[in-house]
Amino acid sequence: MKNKLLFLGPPGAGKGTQASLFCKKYNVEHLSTGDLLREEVSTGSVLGLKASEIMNKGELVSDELVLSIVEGRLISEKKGWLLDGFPRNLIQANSLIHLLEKINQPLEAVVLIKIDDQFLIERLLARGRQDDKEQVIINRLKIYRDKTTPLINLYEKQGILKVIDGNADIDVVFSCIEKALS
Ligand code: B4P
Repeated sequence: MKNKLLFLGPPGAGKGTQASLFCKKYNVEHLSTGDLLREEVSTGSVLGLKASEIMNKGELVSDELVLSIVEGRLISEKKGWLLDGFPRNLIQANSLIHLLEKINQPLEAVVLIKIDDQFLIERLLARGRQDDKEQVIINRLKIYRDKTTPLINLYEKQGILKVIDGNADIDVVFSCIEKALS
């Protein structure tokens, strides 16, 4: 099973859900920038407070902050890893290329989870996290389209993109991911 991975997709596609299942089953380190940022917020640090304001508007937190969080974790990682929610724009994608070269651990596959807008708005409203409010979700989707979708092309050109249909039940989506990464 491949174990140097990146999961891409719009907010609500099921990245976090699928990444958790995969990492548990295959003993891979789950690096979710969303979760790591929420951890920082919960400490009440100055950085956390700043991040919280941005996240509650559905905007992207500064590249420097996200990069420093990911770099520390990847460098100390010995087993496989799965990046969930990172990179989210071309600057972060280029930084990741340099970082992976430095640690000599090439990315093996990128899983893109595709889903219809109608389902993801329903899912996120049902979850009800602090940033799961309709206007904020619409903003997160816009940012995904503007800033994150250019990465799809990048990974397609590298020949490592696996496209998965996320419009199905969680276990069905998971089986498709396992098949694509085996
Ligand atoms: P994230 O935490 O990454 O959140 P997300 O993209 O909204 O998706 P998430 O992974 O949580 O949801 P999932 O689809 O699994 O980002 C939050 C914020 O953090 C960003 O807006 C940004 O501000 C900041 N941030 C994070 N990374 C950053 C970066 N690199 N740079 C800058 N800023 C960054 O699941 C959603 C719901 O759907 C769940 O309730 C789940 O139970 C349900 N679900 C999943 N799969 C399902 C299925 N198949 N059927 C039915 N329901 C399903």
